[in-house]
Amino acid sequence: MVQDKKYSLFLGCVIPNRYPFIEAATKKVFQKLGITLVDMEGASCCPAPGVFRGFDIDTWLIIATRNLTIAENNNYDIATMCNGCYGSLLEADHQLKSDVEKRNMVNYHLSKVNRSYKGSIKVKHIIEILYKDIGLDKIKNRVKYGRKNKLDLRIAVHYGCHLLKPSEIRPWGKDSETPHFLDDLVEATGCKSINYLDKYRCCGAAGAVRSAFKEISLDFTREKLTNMRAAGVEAIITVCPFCHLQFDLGQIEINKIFKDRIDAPFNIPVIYYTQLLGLALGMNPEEVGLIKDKELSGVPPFISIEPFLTKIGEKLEG
Ligand code: 9S8
Ligand code: 9S8
Ligand code: COM
Repeated sequence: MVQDKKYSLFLGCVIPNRYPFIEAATKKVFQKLGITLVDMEGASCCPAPGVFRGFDIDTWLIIATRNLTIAENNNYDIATMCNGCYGSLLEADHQLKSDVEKRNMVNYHLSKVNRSYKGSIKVKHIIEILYKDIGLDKIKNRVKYGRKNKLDLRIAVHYGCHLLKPSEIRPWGKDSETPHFLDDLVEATGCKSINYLDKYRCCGAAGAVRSAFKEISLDFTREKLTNMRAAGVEAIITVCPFCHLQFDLGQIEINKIFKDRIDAPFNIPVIYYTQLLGLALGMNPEEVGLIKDKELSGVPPFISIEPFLTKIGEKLEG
């Protein structure tokens, strides 16, 4: 039987390589909420759904399943912090649970490395765990700031694609088309989720578009950023490190590549959800990886988070 209150934490590639503070903030926030995230030793790339699956479905499926077996050996369900990893692992698990032939094929290859898939665990995104398993009420009760000094920032939420689609194998039901669970989670911290045009659209990074056609990919991002800025937001909240990279490093790239097509350079702070939640739960900015960036030039985060820190500072002190 899978045990409660512990999950196997699947890291993926982008968080350990680019944004290790996302892992740190997530572990600390979950610890505070009474959940331990256990490492998955020997886990590899999920592998990225838009890239590997686009080349060879069976290779993608075998590698994804190898990762699933690590969590099965831990005997804890998987928690992922990345939409792409969520898509790969959830869809591979779904396929093997519903297709015996594929399962036999995968298990034949995994037997060469002494592994086999049993189908004994579930795959969840950390946002799903927060929203469905822990629940808004419990989170709201734990939020430290009262009405007087709540965080109260104007936020643009970005869901990203793989968290929501394909909806048949996602847990959101009718909400997959126009979801509000992430808006609710952001508002539980005291902030305000601001509507903006094409909120549910792809960030532009996905499916190797960023790697193969950088300018096209950034043009999507430019449009989203333009809409966010028009709505007067003070920060972007992400739940996927690849979306995070596209908005963070992307703003620097857009400010160069499209300098003649934008009104002014973009500089909207990009914050991962568990960093915001950590602040709301009473952690200080350093604890959730929100570090003053004077000395961080050229390393992530690429776009300055100083304006966010200044505003947060005023709220936390006020
Ligand atoms: S792993 Fe390798 S490239 Fe990545 S981060 Fe999320 S999707 Fe899965
Ligand atoms: S949106 Fe479209 S495919 Fe994705 S999930 Fe993360 S990267 Fe941004
Ligand atoms: C996006 C992952 S999070 S992928 O580019 O579609 O594989």
